[in-house]
Amino acid sequence: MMSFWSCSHCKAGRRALKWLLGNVVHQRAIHKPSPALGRIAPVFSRVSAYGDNVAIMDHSGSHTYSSLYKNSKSLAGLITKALACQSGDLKGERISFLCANDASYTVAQWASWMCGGISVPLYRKHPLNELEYVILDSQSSLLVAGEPFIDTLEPLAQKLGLPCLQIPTTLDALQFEDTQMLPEDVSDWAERPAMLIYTSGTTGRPKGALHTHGSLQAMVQGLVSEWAWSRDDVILHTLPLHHVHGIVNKLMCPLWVGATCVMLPEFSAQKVWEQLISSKSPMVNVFMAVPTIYSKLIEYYDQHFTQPQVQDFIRAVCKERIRLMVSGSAALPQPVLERWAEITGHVLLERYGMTEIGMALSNPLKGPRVPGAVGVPLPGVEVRIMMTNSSTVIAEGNRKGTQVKAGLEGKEGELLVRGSSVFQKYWNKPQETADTFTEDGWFKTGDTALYRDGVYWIMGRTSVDIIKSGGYKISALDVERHLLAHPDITDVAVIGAPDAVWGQKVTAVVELRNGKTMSLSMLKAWAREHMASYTIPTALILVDNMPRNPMGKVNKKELLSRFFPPRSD
Ligand code: MLC
Ligand code: AMP
Repeated sequence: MMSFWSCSHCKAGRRALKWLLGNVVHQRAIHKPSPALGRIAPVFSRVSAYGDNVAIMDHSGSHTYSSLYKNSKSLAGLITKALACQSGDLKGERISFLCANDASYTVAQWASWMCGGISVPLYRKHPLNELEYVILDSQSSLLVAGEPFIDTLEPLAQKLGLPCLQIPTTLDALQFEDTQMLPEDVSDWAERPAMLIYTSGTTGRPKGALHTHGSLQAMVQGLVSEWAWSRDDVILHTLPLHHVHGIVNKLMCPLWVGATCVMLPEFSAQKVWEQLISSKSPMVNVFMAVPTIYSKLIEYYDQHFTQPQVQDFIRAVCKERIRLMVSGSAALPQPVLERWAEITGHVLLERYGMTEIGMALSNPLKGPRVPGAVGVPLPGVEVRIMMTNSSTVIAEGNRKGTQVKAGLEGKEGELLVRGSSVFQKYWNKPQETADTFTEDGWFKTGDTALYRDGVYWIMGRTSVDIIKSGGYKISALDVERHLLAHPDITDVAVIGAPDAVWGQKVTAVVELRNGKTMSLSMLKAWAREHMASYTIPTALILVDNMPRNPMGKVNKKELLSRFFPPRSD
C-alpha cells in the first residue's frame, strides 16, 4: 500500500484526493502542537466571573461558584495555619484528602492549590493500608477529611504524626482564617506541581503521577474546545474522584466554563436513570462513564423499562435533552454501543486517555463516530505508533493529520504520546520516569494501537500484567503480592479473563498448601481487609501445580488460553 497524508476528519475527502492523485505519495510536515493555553492558572481563579451560578449540586443542596471559592479560601487559611506556613505558599507540599463525591472534594482540591500545595486525592474504597501507602509515598504534610471520613483519617494521622483537618458537611461552617495566601496572579502556575494521581503499573506498588497546573489546564482546555463545553451545560457525575476521568473530564471541565455538575455519592443505575430523564431543573445534558456503567444501565433498563411507552419516552427525552454522551477508560464493546444507541438515540463518543497523559484521542463531537475506534488526536496532542522492538515509526499524527510510513498502514505498534497535557514525573521515582519516556520525550503508553481508515484503534495492552476491570487499571503483580500474604496460598498467578460487562475479570489461579481448601467467597472475605474492593479477584481457579516453563516462569498468555479458550462464535 502507498503512503499518504490523511486528513483524519474527512474520510470521503481523503478518498477523493487519493483517487485524484492516483495514489501519488503526499507528505505533510507534522506541526509541533501549539497549545494556545493562554494564561495558566487554576480553575478557581476564573470563578469570579461565574459568581452565583450553581457549580455543584450534591446530597446537601446547591453550591454556587462564589460559595465554593469562599469556603476553599477558609480551608486554605486553616491549612497554612496548621502547617505554620507564614508565606502562604506551601511550595508543593502535599495535602492528602479523603472526601465524598460532593462539594467538599472541590473545596479540598482548590484549598490545596490556593496555598501552593499539591492535591493528593484518596479513595474511600481503599483499605487503611492502601491509604497509608499513598500518604507515606507522597510524603504528605497534612490530611484533610470530609466529615464522613474523619474516623478513618484521624487515627492514621495520629499514627503518622500528621495534622488532620476536617471539612464540615455544612461547608459554610468552615472558619475563616485571615492568613497570608499565595497571590492568584503568580506568574509560575504553569510549572507549579498541582496533583498526584496514583496509578498501577507493571512493576512495584502504585506510582504517583505528578501533573502540573500547566498539564491540567492543557487537558481541560483540549476537552472544553473539542467537546464544546459551555456554562449552560449540566453534567451528571458518578465516577470515583481519584482518577482523571472523574477528576478532570467530569469535574474540572464543567467548573472551568461555569457549568453545573450534579454529583451522585456513587454509581447507582437507578439514580442515574432518574437523573437522566428527570424534568427537575437543572436538567442533565452531558453524561460520561466507563463502558461497564453503560452495561449496567442497559441491564437496568432491560429489567425495569419494559413498556413501549416508557421506552419511547426515555428515547425522546435523551435525544432531545442530552447533547453529549461519552465512553472511555476502557474499550467500548460494540454490542454496548449499539444497544445504547437503540435505547437513547445516542451513538456514544468514544475517546482514549490515561492518567499520565489525560485524554489523547477522541471521536468527533460532530461528524461520524467510528465504532471500535478512538478517533484522532485532541488539540495539543501528538501521537506515534512505534513498531515493537524497533525504531520504526509506523504512524505519527496530531490534530491536523497523520502520516503513515509507506506500506505500514494498519500495522500494530506501541502508542506513544507527547504534548502539553503529559505528566511531569512519577513521584520520587526517577528511574521509572526515565524508563517510561523515549530519549526524545515521547511517553510510552504500553497500549497497542493501529491507524486505519483515518482513525486510531486501541488493540489492547502490551503487558498481560495490566488488567482493566470496570474501567480501573489493576496491576496483576500487585494483586499477586497481596494474595501471596494469604497463609494458605503457596503460589498465585493473576490474569485478566475477558468479561462482557467488566472488560476483564480479575482471576486468581492459585496453588494451595497441602490439605487446604478455598472458595471464592473465602478468598474475597479475606481480601476485603487488605485490598481495594475493585482489585479483589472475582474468579478463582485452583491448580495442583502452577504451570511454569523450564525457566520457572508462568506464561500468562498460555494460562489465559487454557482456562478461557477464545470462543469460536
Ligand atoms: C466485579 N464484580 C464482578 C466482576 N467484577 N463480578 C463478576 N464478574 C466480574 N468481572 C463484583 C464485585 O466482586 C462485587 O461483588 C460487585 O461485582 C460490585 O463490585 P464493585 O466494584 O463494588 O462495583 P460497583 O460499586 O457497582 O462499581 C462498578 C463501577 C465502578 C463500574 C461503577 O467499577 C467504577 O466506578 N468504575 C470506574 C473506574 C474509573 O473511574 N476509571 C477511570 C480511570 S482513569 P460483591 O460480592 O463484593 O458485592 C482512566 C483514563 C481514562 O482510565 O481514559 O479515563
Ligand atoms: P489509567 O492508567 O487508569 O488511566 O488507564 C488508562 C488505560 O485505559 C489506557 O492505557 C488504556 O489501556 C485504557 N483505555 C482508556 N480509554 C480506552 C479506550 N477508549 N479504549 C481502550 N482502552 C482504553
